[in-house]
Amino acid sequence: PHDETLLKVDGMTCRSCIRHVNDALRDLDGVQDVNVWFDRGQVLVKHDAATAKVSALIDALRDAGYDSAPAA
Ligand code: 9UX
Repeated sequence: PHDETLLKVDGMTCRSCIRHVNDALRDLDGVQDVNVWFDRGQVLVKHDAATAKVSALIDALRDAGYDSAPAA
């Protein structure tokens, strides 16, 4: 399955964060694509939610130093 999850990411305060957030997510099993929207403080992840659960995305971002939550 191809799921899309939009996360609100706190603390992306400089443009290098774009790469850090990308790096944190893109190599996880089950993640197919990562798009960081810096100006909106959001990241759109295409993933197989059975393999890469939303909670695993959030955990990976926390490990990289960013708090995140599903965007409304
Ligand atoms: Mo810039 Mo982002 O120094 O964690 S890379 S704030």
